[in-house]
Amino acid sequence: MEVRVVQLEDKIRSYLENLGFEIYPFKVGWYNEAVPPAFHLPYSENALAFVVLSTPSMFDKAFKPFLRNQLLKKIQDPVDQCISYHLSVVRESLTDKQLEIMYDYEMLPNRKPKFLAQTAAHVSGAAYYYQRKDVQMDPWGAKKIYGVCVHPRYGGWFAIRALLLFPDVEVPFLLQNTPTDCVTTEAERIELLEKFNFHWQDWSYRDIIEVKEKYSEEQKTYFATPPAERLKLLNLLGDFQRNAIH
Ligand code: B12
Repeated sequence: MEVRVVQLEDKIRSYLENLGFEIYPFKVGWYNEAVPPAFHLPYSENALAFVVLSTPSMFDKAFKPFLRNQLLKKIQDPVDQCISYHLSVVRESLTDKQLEIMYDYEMLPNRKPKFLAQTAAHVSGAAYYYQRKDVQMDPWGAKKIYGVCVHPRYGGWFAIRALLLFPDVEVPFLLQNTPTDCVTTEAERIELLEKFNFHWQDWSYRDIIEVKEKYSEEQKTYFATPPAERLKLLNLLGDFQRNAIH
């Protein structure tokens, strides 16, 4: 990779990794080859992008300090506010470059997601995306089965938060990393997809492989709470400024 691209990547990573995020570079063309035209990212195929993941430590390293230090807006999800705050810091540190930031929850006017987070995670080598077609003898008949990404270190204990896309930074020679295929047998893949589709609330799909680190009980309680009640819960946890709820 070219020096300036390595520097760009190092700069973004050195800020985000201390906060519990990981970034993985990819070329827009790799993503566009995997999806039909309706989902194409409308940029040059050689344009550089990064997929941004939150790992289990994001909750302690970024989210709790954010709650203590920033004023929360009532209308937007607190974790989303924390992530967009930190990505805006990244943007401000790179004012010489055009940068598109896309969040996992953003939709286009046609109600399709702005980007398919799991496909981006797979093509960047971050986390293998297991889909129904990765199972040979599929037992599900006419049921709709959603696919799921598994991270080699965190299993399912992570989230795909955003894309950072640099329309003017072209990386024709970027080398592609294949994601680690960590759920290799047919039986395990079936178990994974069943758990993700029919039992996702019990968290079990996230433990399909042995993991290095997972969400704490506190973090699980937070994410298991319906979004509308999360602010109240945070008050109970005492993690945020008294004036922040106003
Ligand atoms: C809409 C949505 C939902 C909807 C519909 C799900 C769906 N997959 O369609 C609902 C509400 C059901 C849902 C539920 C959940 N979701 Co959801 N959801 C999304 C969201 C916003 C968009 C997904 C989407 O619309 N996909 C469209 C379909 C058509 O895409 P697709 O099935 O992948 O098909 C494409 C690929 O197959 C690709 N393709 C074709 N061939 C090939 C070949 C290769 C090699 C590759 C890589 C790709 C590829 O082309 C297809 C498009 O034509 C994503 C975030 C995002 N921006 O992507 C999160 C996301 C998928 N959800 C996620 C999660 C965790 C959940 C829940 C567990 C709830 C939760 N948040 O805790 C549940 C679990 C599912 C269930 N049992 O209900 C995570 C998954 C993380 C992971 N490890 O994979 C995501 C990525 C959010 C995140 N921030 O991390 N979700």
